Amino acid sequence: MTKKLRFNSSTIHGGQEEEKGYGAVMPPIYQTSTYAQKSPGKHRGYEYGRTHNPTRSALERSISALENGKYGLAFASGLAAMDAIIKMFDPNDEIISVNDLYGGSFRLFTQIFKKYGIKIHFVNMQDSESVEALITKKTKLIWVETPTNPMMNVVDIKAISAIGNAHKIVVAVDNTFASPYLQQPLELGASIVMHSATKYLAGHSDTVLGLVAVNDAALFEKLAFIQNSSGAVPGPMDCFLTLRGIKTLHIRMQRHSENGSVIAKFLKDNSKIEKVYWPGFSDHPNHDIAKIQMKSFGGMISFVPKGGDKAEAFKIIENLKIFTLAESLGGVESLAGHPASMTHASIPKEIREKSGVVEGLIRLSVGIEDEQDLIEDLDQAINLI
Ligand code: P1T
Repeated sequence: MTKKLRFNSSTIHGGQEEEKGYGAVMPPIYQTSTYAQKSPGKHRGYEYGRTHNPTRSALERSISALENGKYGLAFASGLAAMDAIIKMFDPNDEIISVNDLYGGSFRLFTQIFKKYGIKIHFVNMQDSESVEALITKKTKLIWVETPTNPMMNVVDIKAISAIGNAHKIVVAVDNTFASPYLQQPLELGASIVMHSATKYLAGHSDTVLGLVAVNDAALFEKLAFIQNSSGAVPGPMDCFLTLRGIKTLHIRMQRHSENGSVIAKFLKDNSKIEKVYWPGFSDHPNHDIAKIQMKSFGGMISFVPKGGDKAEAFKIIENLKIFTLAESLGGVESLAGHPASMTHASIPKEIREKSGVVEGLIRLSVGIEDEQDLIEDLDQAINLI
């Protein structure tokens, strides 16, 4: 397909090629580890499954189309994608990262890469000047996550990318919470966009996978070298499932955002709820930038019940009937989680609480069920406290 497609067609056709064998409309699952060669080095573009796989190639083209990038790369998980990005750098290099981020990303920085001599500075990125103040000659990467997990802070990707580009520092954006439907970081000047495709992209809570898109050929070469050398690649079945999920990304995200908006407002108006974190509220500290940067505000919401301790939070999440108490997010079904003891347990309590991840905090991933059923479910559980 040569015509540049609009987003809602790109989810279905972006980067896809005609299947030459039998005209299969869906990309086949090439369940093979190796490929026949006529003579050593004489093959049809595929040699070995870690290096390339046609189902994976179809997915890699799809993410580059969705993010308006030139190149895509698939990894075995979101953290494997992040791991490959950080492996581009050397001991004594410095990274500036947003201070409120997924617990597993924090753990990868502090418990794996720190030990290899990479220095990480965590900073509140809502103020872009505080990022600039930390830049030294050794700074090689700025790591942005927006909206942040789970506090729903929004970072100005354009402002941070301008700072990074002025200093020739790579800016990578973890776009998991937004998905390319809500925002496209490469368009805003970032050098790398990364996803836990486990979430909205695959969308059905049945796959663990990571995706990356870039525009720069040299960056792509470096990442592809690490992808093949370190080998954290997804299998063809998971690539197929992610491709299938992506085909409905636009309609799912539209409904996630509609339901998210109704539920965020329901919680805000509820007298038993202390605080609701959702960037769609006009009094959210980053609402103005969210309005410019994002198409709508998504279906991720965090809140604290009045009283605000663990007992109230546990009572609510244990009594939900339609929301499932589980890790992860971005699937068609609604999930509820307790970040302090689940997704963010690997962050020390005093650091975690500074960014707002208190014992009373509940995180919702609002699914695409009927909004009234979701509201009634939350209402009955909240009324128990
Ligand atoms: O789980 P994995 O596919 O490796 O992705 C890691 C990851 C990276 N970035 C963000 C923003 C994430 O939210 C995640 C995974 N998060 C969860 C499992 C969770 O429940 O928050």
